Order: sequence, then structure tokens, then C-alpha cells
Amino acid sequence: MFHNKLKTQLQAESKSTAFSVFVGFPSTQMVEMVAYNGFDVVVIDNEHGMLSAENVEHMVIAAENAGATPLVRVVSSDPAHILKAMDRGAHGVHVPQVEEKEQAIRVVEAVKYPPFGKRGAAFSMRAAKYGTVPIHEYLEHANKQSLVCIHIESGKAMENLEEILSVEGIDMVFIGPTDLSVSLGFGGSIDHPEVLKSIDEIYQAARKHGVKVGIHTKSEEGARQREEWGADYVSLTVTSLLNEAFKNYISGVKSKKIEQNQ
Ligand code: 3PY
Ligand code: MG
Repeated sequence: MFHNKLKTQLQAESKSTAFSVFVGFPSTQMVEMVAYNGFDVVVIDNEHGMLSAENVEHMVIAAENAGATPLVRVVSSDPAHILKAMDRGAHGVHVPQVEEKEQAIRVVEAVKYPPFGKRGAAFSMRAAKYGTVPIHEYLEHANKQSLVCIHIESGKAMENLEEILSVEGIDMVFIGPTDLSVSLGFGGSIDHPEVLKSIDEIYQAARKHGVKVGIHTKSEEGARQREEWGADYVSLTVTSLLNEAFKNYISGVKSKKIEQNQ
């Protein structure tokens, strides 16, 4: 049964920030490259990505084999979406757009089996090794190892922040600066002072409630700043990394050519 390395890292005394990449393309190869390059976590992005259930399962397997923790960003907080991801063997879920306490409770219940939650049980699927492991052990293990990460990324969520973070069973709050900035009326300006103020508010509230803090960034510089700021977990999207690499490569090659021709 799976061991959730991210959960261990987050709970360790010697604090070290975990780093993840969101992958929304159906590519086990991309997942392996992310993991082999040293990222702790691969987020298999089923909210904005274009992935089938089969893609998700294959990408979870690829991440595990390559030594990274596979989390799935689900389509929504609907328990049916969460169940699908967990049954594929995801070590946890990123749940977008959590805005109310009751919704957060439903998320935790969807990830955890009774007595802590209401996750539907079937042992014939990948998470339970297709029924080859003792059922009681599996249930206990899955409840301990699974990770619940909820996104706070809207004005409404900010209004209910304290209530949401008081829900038992939330391991990590994840700040989605893009959605947050759009929802607050600053359309994508993730460094707008009002957006930064809300981000700091989320950080303080999470610390108060003993919840870990994750945040999305767009660059290496942004990731470094957020690590210094105290984030437990820092992510970025694979396209941000690739665009930067492509742009640097082609502009570097072209400017060399111009220099040589002068
Ligand atoms: C956001 O910035 O809104 C996110 O969800 C990051 O992926
Ligand atoms: Mg978002």
C-alpha cells in the first residue's frame, strides 16, 4: 500500500518546502521527467487539464514509480470526482474552489472512509491493490496516508476563511493566486496589493488552525520568494517551465546568430 511521502515531509520536524508541478497533458513521460528532475510531487491536473480516468491512473502509476507523490486536482469538490481520483490510487487530492465550511466537510468525508468520512468502499480497484490486501488494514492505511488539500481562491472563500480552516481533516490549504485575483476583481494581477493582502491573511489563518500552506507560482524567482515567505509547498504549472525554457533557448540561439553576423 502506498506511503505518502509528501505527508511525511509536511509533518517532519526539519521543515523543508515541497515542490510540485501541475501536469494537465495526458503524458506519463512528462510525469516521469518532472519526478526524475527532483520535484517532490506531481499534480495530475484534472480541473483544467484534458485527462481521462485512464490517463489519470497511468500518470499516478508513473509518478509513484519515479518516486514522486501523485496528487490529483479534481474537477470539483463533488464527492464523485474525489472518489474517482482516490480509487485510481492518488495519494491525495487538490480540491479547487472550496468556499464554505459545509463544502470543506464534504471534501474530507469524500477522501476518508468511515468512521471519519463517507468514502464509498470497493476493494477491486487500484488503490486497494485490487483486493489483494487485508481489507481492515487497507481502510486504516488509506485514512492515515491520504492527503486533503483544499483551494482557497475566491472572495467568497475569503469571507468564510476561518470557518473553512476549522474543519478537521484538512492537511493543507492551497492558495490559487490566479483565481483569487480574478475573483477579487484584479483579473490575473497576482501581485496586486489587495491580492497579496488576502494571501497573507490565508497564511495567518492557516497557521492559527495548524493547517499547512501551499501556493502556486509562475517562476523560479516567485517560488524562491514563497519559500522564504514560509510556504510548506510551492507549485507551478508545467507550461510555465516549458515556456521559459523554450523562450530562453530560441532567443539565446537567435541572438548569438545576430552577433556572429555583425
Ligand atoms: C490558481 O492560481 O487559481 C490555481 O488554481 C493554480 O493552479
Ligand atoms: Mg485556481
